[in-house]
Amino acid sequence: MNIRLHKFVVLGLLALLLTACAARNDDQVSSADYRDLQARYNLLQADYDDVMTQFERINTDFKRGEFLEPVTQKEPVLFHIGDKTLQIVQERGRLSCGVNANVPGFGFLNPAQGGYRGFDVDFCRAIGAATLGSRGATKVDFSPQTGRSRFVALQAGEIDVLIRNTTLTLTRDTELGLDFVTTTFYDGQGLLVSNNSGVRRLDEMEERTICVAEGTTSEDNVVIFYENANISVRVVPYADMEVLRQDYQDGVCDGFTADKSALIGQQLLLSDPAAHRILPDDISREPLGPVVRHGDNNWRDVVEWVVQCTLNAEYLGVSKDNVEELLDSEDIQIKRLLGTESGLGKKLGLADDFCYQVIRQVGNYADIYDKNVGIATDLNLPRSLNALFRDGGVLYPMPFK
Ligand SMILES: N[C@@H](CCC(=O)N[C@@H](CS)C(=O)NCC(=O)O)C(=O)O
Repeated sequence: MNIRLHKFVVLGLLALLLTACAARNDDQVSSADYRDLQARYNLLQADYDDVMTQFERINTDFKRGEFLEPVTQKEPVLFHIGDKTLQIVQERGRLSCGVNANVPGFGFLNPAQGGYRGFDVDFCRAIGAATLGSRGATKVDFSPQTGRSRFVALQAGEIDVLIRNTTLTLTRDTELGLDFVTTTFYDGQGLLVSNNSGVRRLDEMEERTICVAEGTTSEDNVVIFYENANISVRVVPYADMEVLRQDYQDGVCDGFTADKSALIGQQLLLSDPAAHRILPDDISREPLGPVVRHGDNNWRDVVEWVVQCTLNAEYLGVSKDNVEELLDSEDIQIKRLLGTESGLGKKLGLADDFCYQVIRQVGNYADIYDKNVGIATDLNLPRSLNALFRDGGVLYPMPFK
């Protein structure tokens, strides 16, 4: 027998043996096991069918370009991710944060200035610093999200946290399988008009066109506001912020409505910002803050206490500038804040100095506010509602103990 023939015979025998073994294994599955497997298969198949139905619905809407209705999904989205985001972030060594790329002061991408900047962006960096240690603020991957894409990106686990001028509403909190953390910026919806439109009040928009970003609370609010006021307006939603801004500038839209904080940035991007004004009244309340997946309670706590860290730091007078000196402080509240006393960090699964890292690398709430949107910036936003309660605002730091 030559070598090649020999090989075939050996392979043939091996195949026979394997078939026999497989048959014997099959025979060994008891009918109870088989029924169990069949039941598990059916459950998985049902889950799969559910996901496919949701996917097909979203896909059909997407192809039709129909995004006007509804901002949120009708049925609750369920998650099986569990309490793992912190572990995933720490093992990966990087945080993935969903942000805005088009709103100056809050989330804005300017490659010439070295990437993403803004108030929301700094809260992403703060979470990076708290979870990833001494250079954590630099270990953040920013994922630009539109009004439409943001919730799906978070649901799908593409991002670990969403910090993109996102308003907390009851419907979003319950229907999307997401959780909203403490509000970082109390806002309201406004209307931008040109000075020469003659419009000075919200109710002077009869028969005019108002443009708005799709997939936002602003879209819904403006329709309801004018319906309630019995004023007929044409509301036009846009998927692309730059196209919206250009159309507003070209006079296609008589008004541009959005959160006031975002609107100021959009005004600054116009060719002649001074030729436009934001009307003084508010269309709605817009509490903006970080969002995480529902069901990951530990991660929710982490994000919550990072925000609380920045608020407590401002309250106690601990800032980016003096945090190193205050490491020696004998004040028990400062010791708890900076982790030089007790194990508060450990309770969250973090290092005890997590808040020190946030303040050292990013800053306290006032540092973050002043640098990005405060009165020394182009946005020039006074603290007003976003001042600490003792200064007349509504920010109330929760006890860090
Ligand atoms: N806070 C509102 C509005 C958020 C929003 O998307 N605002 C627009 C208004 S300027 C925006 O950020 N657009 C930027 C973009 O879509 O790139 C919400 O959560 O729905």
